[in-house]
Amino acid sequence: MAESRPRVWVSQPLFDDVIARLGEYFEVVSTSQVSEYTPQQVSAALAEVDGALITLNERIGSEQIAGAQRLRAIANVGVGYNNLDVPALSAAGIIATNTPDVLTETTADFGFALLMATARRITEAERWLREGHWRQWSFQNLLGADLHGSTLGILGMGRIGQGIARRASGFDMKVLYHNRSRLPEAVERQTRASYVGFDALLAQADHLVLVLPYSKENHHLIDARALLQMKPTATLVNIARGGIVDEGALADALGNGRLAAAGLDVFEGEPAVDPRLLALRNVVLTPHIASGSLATRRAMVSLAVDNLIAAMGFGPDAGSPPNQIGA
Ligand code: 8YV
Repeated sequence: MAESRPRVWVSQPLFDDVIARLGEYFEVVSTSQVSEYTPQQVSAALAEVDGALITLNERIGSEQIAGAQRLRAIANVGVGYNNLDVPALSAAGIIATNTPDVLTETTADFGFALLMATARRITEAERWLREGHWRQWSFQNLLGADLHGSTLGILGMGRIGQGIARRASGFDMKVLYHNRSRLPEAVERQTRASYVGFDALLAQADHLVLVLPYSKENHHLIDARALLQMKPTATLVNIARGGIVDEGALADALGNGRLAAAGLDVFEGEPAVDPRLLALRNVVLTPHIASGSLATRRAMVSLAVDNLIAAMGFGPDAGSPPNQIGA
């Protein structure tokens, strides 16, 4: 009788030709439907497999792994992994991996695109035109804020933050950043970015971009108090995680002129979007697509496949996946 191969679960339709590589080592349980799983369905799926390749939609904590006796590895497709309870996984001896680097430049491109769209009111202008309001050209219509010559604040100066800083120097922006720890001088020089305290960043930025990893500690870091410290002419862009911003406080600030505009790619309850934000015209809303170029999404899946193969003890990096989290 042929020896049975480890079984892995692929939670969402990704790219069949990229995923096919898993078939060289594993029995693959996959789906052709974009699926929304209940926590119980995630537990049930994990109970039957040795490994899993998942997206941010699947939240995995101690409850989901309680019955997963065979589970050895989870490969997350994404650099952010707040959907995983890493301490619980480590305690159970389950390896977790993520997909850094491959999405850095694409995500930085998008952060910049969202910043430009927000500051120059591009989606609002398009909506206005499509709705048939353009009867006569007028000099003061839909005036926005400049990027060039302005001060860009970057909160979270990891790989993506640095990518945004590099782009900003092409726009002659002054770049300030705040991060858990100050970057080495050489990196500051290369990115032409200066370190400032959190409050100074809020107060001085004409445009503030959030690119920090989400944790319990920074839940609603951008709250009413933080928003009050920002310039009323400022733009806020969030491509990190929705929970970093208190969306109610943000909607209030945008609605009462305490903040000029916001560009949001991530939301606390996504895919649900706070109706107060939906009702505002000075906010650009996109459905968590910052890493979404075709090439990059393929590269992310490919890296997650490599990670899973290695974490399960196969392939060139057998046993020591390069992108292990919390190791
Ligand atoms: C991914 C992201 O699309 O990498 C991240 O942290 O938020 C996005 O790039 C998402 O994680 C897919 O699971």
